[in-house]
Amino acid sequence: MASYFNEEFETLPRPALEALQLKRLRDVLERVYAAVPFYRGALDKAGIKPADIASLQDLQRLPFTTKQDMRDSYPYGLFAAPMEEIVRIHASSGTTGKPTVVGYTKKDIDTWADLMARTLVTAGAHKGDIIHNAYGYGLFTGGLGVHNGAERLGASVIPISGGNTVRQLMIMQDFGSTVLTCTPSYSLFMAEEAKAAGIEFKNLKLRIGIFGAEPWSDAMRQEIEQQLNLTALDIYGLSEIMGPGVAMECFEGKNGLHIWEDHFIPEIINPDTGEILKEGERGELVITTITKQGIPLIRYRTRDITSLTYEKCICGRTHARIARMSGRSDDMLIIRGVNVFPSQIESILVRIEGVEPHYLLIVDRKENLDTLEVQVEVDERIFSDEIKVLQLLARRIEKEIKDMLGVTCTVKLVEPKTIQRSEGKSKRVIDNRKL
Ligand code: DLL
Repeated sequence: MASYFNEEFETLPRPALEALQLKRLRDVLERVYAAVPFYRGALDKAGIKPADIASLQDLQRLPFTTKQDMRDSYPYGLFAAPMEEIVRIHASSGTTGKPTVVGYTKKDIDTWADLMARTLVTAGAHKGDIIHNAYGYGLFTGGLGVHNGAERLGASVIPISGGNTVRQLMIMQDFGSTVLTCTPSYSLFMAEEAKAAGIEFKNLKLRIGIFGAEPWSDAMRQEIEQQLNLTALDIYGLSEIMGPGVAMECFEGKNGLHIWEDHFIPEIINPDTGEILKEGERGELVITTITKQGIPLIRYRTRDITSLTYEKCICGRTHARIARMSGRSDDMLIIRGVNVFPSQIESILVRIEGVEPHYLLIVDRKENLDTLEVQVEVDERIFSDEIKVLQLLARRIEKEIKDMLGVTCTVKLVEPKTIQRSEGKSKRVIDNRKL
């Protein structure tokens, strides 16, 4: 039997869960209509009043909110609570322009801690665990989000944040950390540094890794589990919606991430047309927050690509599951008309013997033709082999990528440890095209 943090809500039968969602949806709509000019305008334009929402299906009649809407109302324009009630501000950096700013009331921080504690228990953590929290502390929601949840659970949290990896490893060893929380790419960097420092993960007490904040593949999971000797699970979240703890893969099922439907209503849409997709179909995840006070968002377009299932899960939780993210709709590379997500290339690379899970994709346009260069590290042994062996390996990878994804690329095998490592979210793509 799975253990729960809040059994009643985690296992709420579907009809009761949906009744709760409808009640909360109507409530949040009343609040944003009264307090946020942007939403009052958007609803008026659509000819809908909060009281017109009679069923969950009616959600589809409401307009979407986009990241651009958040930017346009920078910094506080979408806040639904007065500044006197905002007790915390976070922001996500974003690659272009101003950051996206989010504000939390005391109640929001409290809900987040509960949901994050629920998330940790879903991953198999419990009181008595020593949680090594290497997500960055600061404006990024990862560090403080996980921290508050760990304290709410009653576990011992080490607020180590990112960086100074050798010291991290020493602390992990000496303090007996049992749960590791960080980005998947940073966990692999830790494994590499551990090797160099002569530390073996099998001698550490780590049992579970809770990895997220960036896309990763199932093949990468296997690599991490093997190198770090733990069970690696996927955690999803975004600052606009709350931070970490929006959805979590359960330890028992390890197949999709439960999205906490008593607080968030998920939908999957076709990113080009906005049309709602059926259960199981892949598209863009749209989330409506139904309990947030500081900055509730209605039908927020996450740009993240996944699918949704309502199938029963063996852990007993009744909340729908989203599939592992295959990337963002705006991360998707279109190379000579072929859509490719970096994670698809990653899955191929990780399976190839002699190749390390550190890579960089460089996209360019030469004489009107898109080019893709895949730089990937090889292990020491292969690197010191003859040039011919290296060439053969590169050609083989090119062929696999072409066969599996239909895209032509050049593979450049690079020396071990030459691709930049990250302590937070990794940068996998450099797109030099001026489109
Ligand atoms: O990354 C919150 C977080 C912290 C999640 C720690 C998990 C753990 P942002 O910085 O706002 O918030 O970035 C959110 O990161 O829209 C996704 O594109 C991506 N992302 C987050 N989790 C995953 C995941 C945090 N498990 C953006 N798989 C999201 C793939 C993820 N992408």
